[in-house]
Amino acid sequence: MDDVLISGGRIVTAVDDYVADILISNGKIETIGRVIEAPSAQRYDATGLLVMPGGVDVHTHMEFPLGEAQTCDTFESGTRSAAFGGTTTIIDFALQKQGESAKLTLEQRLAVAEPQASVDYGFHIILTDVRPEVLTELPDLIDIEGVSSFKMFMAYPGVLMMNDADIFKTMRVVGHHGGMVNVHAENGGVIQVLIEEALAQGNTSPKYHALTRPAIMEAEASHRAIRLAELAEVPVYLVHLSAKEALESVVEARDRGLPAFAETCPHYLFLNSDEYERPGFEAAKYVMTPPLRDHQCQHALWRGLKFDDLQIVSTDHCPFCFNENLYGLNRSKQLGRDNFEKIPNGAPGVELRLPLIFDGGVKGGKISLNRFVQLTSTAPAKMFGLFPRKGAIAIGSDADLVLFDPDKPHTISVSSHHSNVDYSLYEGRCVIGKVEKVFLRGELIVDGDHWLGRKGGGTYQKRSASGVF
Ligand code: DUC
Ligand code: ZN
Ligand code: ZN
Repeated sequence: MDDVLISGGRIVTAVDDYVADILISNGKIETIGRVIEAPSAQRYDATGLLVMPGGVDVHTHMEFPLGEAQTCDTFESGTRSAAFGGTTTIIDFALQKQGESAKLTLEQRLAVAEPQASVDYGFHIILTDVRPEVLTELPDLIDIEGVSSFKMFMAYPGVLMMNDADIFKTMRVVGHHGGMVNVHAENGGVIQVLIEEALAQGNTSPKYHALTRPAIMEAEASHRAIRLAELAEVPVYLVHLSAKEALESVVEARDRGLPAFAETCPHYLFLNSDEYERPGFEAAKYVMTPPLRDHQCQHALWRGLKFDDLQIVSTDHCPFCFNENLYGLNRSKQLGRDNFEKIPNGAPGVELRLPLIFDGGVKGGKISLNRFVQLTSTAPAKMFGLFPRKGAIAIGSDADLVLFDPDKPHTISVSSHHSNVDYSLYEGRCVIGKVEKVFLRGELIVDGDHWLGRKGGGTYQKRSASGVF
């Protein structure tokens, strides 16, 4: 592979902001200097552009089974979409079936991803069945297979939910072996009561998804997850935090010095529960879990991002088409047209994280440019054991780089995105800031609107223990 020189760009990391050249050799950053002479290198002029470490999205669901449904992006389409949005590494999920070994869960998922992914990828394993034989597999998964984080659900009774005893037992093993637990924190039992009451009263439309998942049941479970993790002595990471009441639990725990962390997602920052008032079945597009909250929550989340009460912005990219005609009923929201409980829970967004957070956060004056890089690249890489290979612009790091035009306007639309999904949560929204070029380990994979990446060009990333505390 030829050397690559990226010249004259404004290099922005989580801590620095300066103009310099970057020389890439064999996919790694070789040199950074004010002016680098490298006549034989392939040269790209980045004058006027920001040069940032590739985005790291630690929460995606490509071709992922959720109940009867399956997400509509394959690893091929979903990682291409990620790349166009400036994300060069994803951490997706491998879902353990009941009775299955966790090692087999990982092997099967790797076999699906490997021939297709065009950005680098790792996995969290979602545990649903923690028989003693499964718990004994976890140390090797952490130490040898590079899976240092395990997700557990406090929601979806009878499908994914684990009871507190099993969660606690698992937390103890993971903590003892230097891993991290990710928790979906909602009180599934109480929510199920509310769902059944709503349906019994004939309330079947999408807005009842939100009405039956109240913020205080996210808060209750968040508090419980943190307390269980405290006793088990394991770092805990709350996924897709949406409610200010849940954030209060994280703040309280962190003030006590606990290794408690949380992410939020763009949809909780930019959209609110008014979307559930859309006519007909349109509101189903916004059925994700947890649901969209109110303005006060949005304000609290932005504040949390600024002051490090929240450490990461991930997408929870979990796309289902609105219409069934493209990829079939089980990849579409139409599964739940007569019953909100059957609407697949999830929304797309892997391509929009950087443009949205740059526009709303940096241009909107809510976070600094360095904090933007921290939240979207460096902190996720550190939190999940990928740093400094990923999330950094430093000598020896992978040359995963995004060249970003901070002044270019861009209108978000389903007609220009690269995901298989047939709608956008943000249709018609104009944002300032556009991904211009993306390099994955020194290879140019996105050039403006042109796709130069390769199906199968992404590589599996074994992760080490979290480097955050
Ligand atoms: N939780 C997720 O993390 N993703 C999709 C659905 C869910 O409940
Ligand atoms: Zn979840
Ligand atoms: Zn998710």
